[in-house]
Amino acid sequence: MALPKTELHLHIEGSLEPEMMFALAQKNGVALPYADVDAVRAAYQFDSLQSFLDLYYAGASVLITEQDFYDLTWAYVLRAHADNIVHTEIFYDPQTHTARGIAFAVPLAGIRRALADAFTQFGMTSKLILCFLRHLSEADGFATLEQAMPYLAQIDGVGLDSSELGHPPSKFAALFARCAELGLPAVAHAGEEGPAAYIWEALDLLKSTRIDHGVRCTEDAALVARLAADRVPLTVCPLSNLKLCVVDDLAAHNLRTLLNAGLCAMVNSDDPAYFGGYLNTNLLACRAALDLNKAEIVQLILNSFEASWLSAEQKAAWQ
Ligand code: ES4
Ligand code: ZN
Repeated sequence: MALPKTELHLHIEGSLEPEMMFALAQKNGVALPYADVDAVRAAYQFDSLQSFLDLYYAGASVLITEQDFYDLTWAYVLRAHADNIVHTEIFYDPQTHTARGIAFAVPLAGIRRALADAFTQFGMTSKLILCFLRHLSEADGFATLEQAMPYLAQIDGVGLDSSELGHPPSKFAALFARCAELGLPAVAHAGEEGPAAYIWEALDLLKSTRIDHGVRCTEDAALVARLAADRVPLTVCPLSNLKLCVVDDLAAHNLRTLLNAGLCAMVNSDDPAYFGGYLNTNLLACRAALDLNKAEIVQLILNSFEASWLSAEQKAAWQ
């Protein structure tokens, strides 16, 4: 897994390792409902997306200062560099922080400073995607966009994450239309726990340029044909799917089916601190469970570059 690669589906708050969670809790005087790091790891047993999100939002409460967000992001950069990720497009959830009284500018500045250092030290390029929380209202999303307005030069696109079922993309059609007017490209989580219909909505109503997860697309042949025809990328997260019981067994994952259907699918780590591994661990687990051959691994990595927001020149430089 030494090949240069990109990562396109990574929630920076989901890279918060228990050790850092504890250290920041202590420094910031935030109470955690766990005795120690081992107790946190032992709690990472999920039966659904929601059971994970409850812990993920609780964990994020230890992040207070700009330096905390820097340290979080820098720790991810080091792990990404170790996996030979040369370009990463990361999500962050500003509403998780502004809802706790953290100023909008604080997470953005810390994350951006670490990404700038990643470029200086390793030549690692990056994009930053502001994700709206779909369990909150569209009005809350519009208020967040308003807060983002002075900083749009630092935001490369918008996404949609959090609790999927009951919160279809259509709920955010007006918000994403406004983002498009502002020149912000969109992505959206769809077809993780939600049905194929949510993927259609993400494409047609949100103008999503990629689908995050999207694994339930195989329930709708017409949708697979659309995704293949338009080369709409699917940012698949296999260990996430396993941990959140989207699949019972990695050997039953439809990753190869997606590739064989001609889809631009690739592997990502999603929330690596919670799901048992960073990008190379995901690729190795898939190779073992699905018996992927070298050509299939290379295809996944080529797809990660194709699906990225790197310029044509940057992509060509990595071929
Ligand atoms: C997430 Cl795995 C997943 N799905 C939806 N929203 C998320 N936020 C962080 N991880
Ligand atoms: Zn995700």
